[in-house]
Amino acid sequence: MKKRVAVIGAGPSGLAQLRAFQSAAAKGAEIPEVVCFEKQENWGGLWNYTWRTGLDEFGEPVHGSMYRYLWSNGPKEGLEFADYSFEEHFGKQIGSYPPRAVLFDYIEGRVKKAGVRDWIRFCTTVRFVRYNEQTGQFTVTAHDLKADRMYDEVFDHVIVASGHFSTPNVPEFPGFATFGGRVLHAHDFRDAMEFKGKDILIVGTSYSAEDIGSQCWKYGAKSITVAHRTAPMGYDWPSNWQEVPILERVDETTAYFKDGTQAKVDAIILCTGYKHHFPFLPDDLRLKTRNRLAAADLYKGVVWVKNPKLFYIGMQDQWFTFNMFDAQGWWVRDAIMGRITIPDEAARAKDVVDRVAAEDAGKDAHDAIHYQGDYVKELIAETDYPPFDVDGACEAFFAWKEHKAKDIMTFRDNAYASVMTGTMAPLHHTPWKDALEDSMDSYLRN
Ligand code: FAD
Ligand code: NA7
Repeated sequence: MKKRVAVIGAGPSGLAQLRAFQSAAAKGAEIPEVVCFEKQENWGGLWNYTWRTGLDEFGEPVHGSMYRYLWSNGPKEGLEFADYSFEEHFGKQIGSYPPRAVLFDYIEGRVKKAGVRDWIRFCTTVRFVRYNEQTGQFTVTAHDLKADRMYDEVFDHVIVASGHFSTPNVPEFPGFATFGGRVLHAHDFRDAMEFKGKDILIVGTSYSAEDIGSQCWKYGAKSITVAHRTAPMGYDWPSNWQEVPILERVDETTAYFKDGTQAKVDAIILCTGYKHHFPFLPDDLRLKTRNRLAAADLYKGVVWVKNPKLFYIGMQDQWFTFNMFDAQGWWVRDAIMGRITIPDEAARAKDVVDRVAAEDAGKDAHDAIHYQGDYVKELIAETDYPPFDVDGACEAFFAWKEHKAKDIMTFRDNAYASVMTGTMAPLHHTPWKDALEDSMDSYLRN
């Protein structure tokens, strides 16, 4: 009997896993039967943009957190697939910070070529997973949303690739219930045009705060105030942008901050991060971790320490994304196919302790980027994923950080060389701040 493997989610992580198995099959290996469950109607995960917020047409929580005018927040040279370059996909080299639709097209291109769409059951939510100690197998309870039918299936392995930037972390501040404007989380932000001419308050200082604020600025918000809990972002912001200490309370029209200052605001956008949330997993299988590079309880960042038949992909905080998910997917494939041996529980647990300590020993973002780059190298070295210049990709991240520090509103006007093909990206034809029309057609006109 062939082994059966369940993959939960067909975002970049789940698709990396499918491509990993397909590439082994293409080289003549006998692979397990792979079934991927995806609750959305299409693949691409967060990159499968939806206008919907709240609940979807089936009453399921909307997965999407991406917004209409999102452009890559890091250089594409850091995320390129080693087995499928941007040049292979687009037939030419393209700019370094592609808009969402362009990256979706790229992600889709590789899996279309691999021919793995038939492995995916779309509009199918995984409701629950149980492990049976006697049989050593998992029972997956799935809900076919279109047919409105629930069913159980048995698998030898489960790979959780359901993402962790979808369930919002939503703090409450005094006065929210009686504030006269809109209060929303970044997860529900879609179109910056909604805030044209408005005074907006953003809470949080990480990627969502920086980028949603920048979007609102680009599309004509009147003013942007960003409240920090720990430290301000500290960029040289435009004149209608200010950073203030944490919010203490709001009344109907005004926000009051810890330093005694206040600002009249029309809307409050909570860019306060996301939760690792797995409502379909019981206590003994459920990952509980902070959003960090060395995630809790995962040997090699992917194997559930307490049960090595269960894997998680993409659960780390991310500098590297698509090619790190590939490194993980290839490694997990080889563990499942018996090409890699997983050690006993004590060794698995020690590996996690060591990874946490190594991350904690880093001083700054530079060290963190190297830390994750080294992790990618470590996994790749143990599989047949095409080796690539990971240090070169780290260099692209360092240049990106420098460009951001120089001018936060022009960093996307830079270009870098691909570490896969060596080709330099062209400069985009229009500065990011002026490129209000950001369709794929428009972006590719270079
Ligand atoms: P996801 O993309 O979240 O995909 C998970 C999939 O699992 C989804 O399709 C979901 O429908 C499915 N799923 C979830 N639960 C179930 C269930 N119970 N049953 C069945 N299916 C389920 N990364 C970059 O590299 N560059 C960027 O510019 C960038 N911008 C970002 C902007 C935003 C606003 C956010 C939130 C993230 C951004 N990221 C970016 C990071 C992003 O996490 C990765 O690019 C990538 O999408 C992660 O892939 P994933 O497959 O792990 O998760
Ligand atoms: P992050 O990177 O997890 O950041 C969360 C931010 O929210 C961070 O600045 C936190 O501040 C802040 N936060 C969290 N809780 C609170 C409360 N209670 N009060 C004030 N501030 C708070 O999430 P992002 O959404 O920015 O980024 C996630 C992904 O989306 C990322 O990978 C991008 O690619 C896009 P702290 O510094 O802890 O004080």
